[in-house]
Amino acid sequence: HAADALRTDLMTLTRHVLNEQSKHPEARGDLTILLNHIVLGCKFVCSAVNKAGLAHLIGLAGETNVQGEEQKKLDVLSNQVFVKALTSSGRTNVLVSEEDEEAIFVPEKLRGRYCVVFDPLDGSSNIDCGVSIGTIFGIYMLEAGKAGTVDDLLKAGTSMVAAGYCMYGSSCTLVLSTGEDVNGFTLDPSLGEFILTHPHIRIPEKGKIYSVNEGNAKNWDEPTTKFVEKAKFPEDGSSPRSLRYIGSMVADVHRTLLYGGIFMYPADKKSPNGKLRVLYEVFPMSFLVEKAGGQAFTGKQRALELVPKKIHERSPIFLGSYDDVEEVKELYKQYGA
Ligand code: P6P
Repeated sequence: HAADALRTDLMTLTRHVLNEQSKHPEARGDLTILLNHIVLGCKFVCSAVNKAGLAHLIGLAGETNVQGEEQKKLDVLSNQVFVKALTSSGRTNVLVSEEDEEAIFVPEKLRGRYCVVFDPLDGSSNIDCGVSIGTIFGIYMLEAGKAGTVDDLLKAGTSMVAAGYCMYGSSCTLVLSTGEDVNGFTLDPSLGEFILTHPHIRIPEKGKIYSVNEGNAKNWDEPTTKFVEKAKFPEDGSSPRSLRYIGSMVADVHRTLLYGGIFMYPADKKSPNGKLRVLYEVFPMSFLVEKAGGQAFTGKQRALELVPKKIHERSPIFLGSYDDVEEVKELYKQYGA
């Protein structure tokens, strides 16, 4: 019966979001509609990313295709798809994309109550070698009566109402939290539906994996250097931790959420604010990790309490298993600047 129930009682992402909505009688269903448009964007990008390799084979990408049209780069195409999907939902107001220098203001007649920050195709430099890449998004609700300006997005990550990512890899996996727990869905291409495959994701309290670009070690600050040294040469006789670094944030964070451990993009002498962007990389991933029982720390404060001053601001980030991040916080207390 269980197997049969699973086959016949499919919990799709749409059903899951509607169930969540039903917990809030006052909800008007706007977030549900907005999320459905984001999911549509993810399905489109998933299909385009899977074809990208073929496009190279038949010489389409980056050159003119058989119709003589210039083949768009995938990150540009993905960005256009998400801007159109979010705008046409009629539920958004101000958008910030990694691909656009300026914020995007939705035309008056299509304006809604939500502001969305997103990286349409994070890690796209990895696509040519088949490494997983992804879309990352965060959702703020506009305060009542606000017109919708950039200032409505320069808020602490604690005021986000939802966040998620979609990873385009061996399968297409969407991980989402609308403020309570974190759930993972896998696209069944035969149905064109995201099916609940990772209900109620909880990150292990302590991990055995650290994830950082060791190529930057020359420029690290002392707390980071000390943490990595302890990971490799534990003083208490325990076994060293494993290093796993894919170089695609969505893939590194997804592994950290499921297996535990710590993902780090620290500040260093060359980039005092690290590399990752606050609004559409640090905040959404920190939101998810906290909702899954982990921590996210900038080296100075809880990542979600940061208030960005610019829409493309960067921040250092240490996120993952609660105890692992706690170790970093202790080292910053002991050796921090
Ligand atoms: P580095 C990809 O370019 C990205 O923005 C993130 O997805 C990833 O975590 C990071 O940069 C990798 O940066 O400097 O280690 O190559």
